Amino acid sequence: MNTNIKICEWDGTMQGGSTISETFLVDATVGRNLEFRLDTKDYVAGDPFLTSPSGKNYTNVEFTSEINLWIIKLDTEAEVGEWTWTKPLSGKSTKMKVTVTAQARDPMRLPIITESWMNTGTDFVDASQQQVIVYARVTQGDKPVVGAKVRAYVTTPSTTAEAVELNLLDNGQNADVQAGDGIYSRYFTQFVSKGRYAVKAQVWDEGSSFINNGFITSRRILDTPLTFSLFTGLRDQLVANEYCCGSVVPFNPETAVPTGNFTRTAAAGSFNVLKIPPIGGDSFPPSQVRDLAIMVNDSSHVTLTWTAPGDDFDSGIVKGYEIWMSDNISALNDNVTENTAICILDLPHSTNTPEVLKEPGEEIVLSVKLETSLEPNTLYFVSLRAVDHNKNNGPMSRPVGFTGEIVSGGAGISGGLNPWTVTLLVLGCLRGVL
Ligand SMILES: [Ca+2]
Ligand SMILES: [Ca+2]
Repeated sequence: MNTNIKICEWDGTMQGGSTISETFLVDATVGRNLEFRLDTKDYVAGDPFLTSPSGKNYTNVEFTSEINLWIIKLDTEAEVGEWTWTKPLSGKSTKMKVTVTAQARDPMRLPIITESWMNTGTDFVDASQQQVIVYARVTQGDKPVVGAKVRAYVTTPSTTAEAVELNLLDNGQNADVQAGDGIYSRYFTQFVSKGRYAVKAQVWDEGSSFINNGFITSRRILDTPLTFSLFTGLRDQLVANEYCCGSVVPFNPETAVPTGNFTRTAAAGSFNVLKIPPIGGDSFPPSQVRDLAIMVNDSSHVTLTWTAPGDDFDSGIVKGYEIWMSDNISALNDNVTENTAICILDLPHSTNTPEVLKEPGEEIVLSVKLETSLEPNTLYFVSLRAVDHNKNNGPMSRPVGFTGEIVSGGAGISGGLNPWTVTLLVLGCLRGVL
């Protein structure tokens, strides 16, 4: 409980002859032993001071002249709210770095913490061969904080370029393995040269962050009668599949608690890139779509939904999609052809279909008219892949099974869904096991 939690990190180059004021947030979970540190490359006259949310100034500065380091330590618990730090700048311009840390306010209440890392560790990276993923975990104890804003800043070897900003997502798509687990993820693809890349993450709340206190697996799927003899053999597979319908940590709104305003920052360290993909080329294909779902509107109309990947894994808008259907699941692999499957939306047509060309992470809803009507008592499969502007194909999604037959009597997932939909929801959930 005496761990120092970094609640603010700021750096920039300041002009002399002015005063700088910036704010930072102290939330209800932290506040003991708050410490403010300000480093400068060159000495800039004038001591910094802190102003609390209620207006009290803290001016008790320790200054170490050999290394141009100012420290302000609070000997009382820090007020909750927005604080200001102020520093007069007389003299020349200089680089400055500010960090603010504090410890848990209540030793019995776990604070929100953040850590950040890369899948590469801090090793050497051949970026022409190896994918680089940036992660940040936001938790209170072992409970995930969901809905937070998480942004990674990747400083490239270029000394003049701004840091590359990546919004990390906890949506279970693309680089993110599981939705709602409090681990936010994103591919990094913007390599500019060989050299060292440094990564840090900032986390904050925009009114939508919750601590998820509940981990009860949804049993909705198991309560659903599987009325088709054709599918009853799949029940055991459904049971074995702990999280239905993709890898999602269930969110329980009854026990979830809003975090309130907070900020955190965490350094992920750096990695050294030995080789980069060709500049100006496009070596990165789109990511695999992991959440394809299908609903049948009638025997010749279906509606597909999925989350958009990006042109380069999860960045940029793809050129389009190929959507394939077959009654033979094994036909829907990366070598799919029209000999064994039906292309229900091809690339040229999808590029003229604006509803499928969305930013990575956005949901796509596409209604398709089938050339041939669905046959009753037949199990079909559908799969899709994204194609980028350099004709790189993403991997085919796992096939989703569905049938055109009406379920008699309904199945009770939701009273608002028609029987066609019920059948397809059940089968659509099989994507993780097929
Ligand atoms: Ca996640
Ligand atoms: Ca690409």
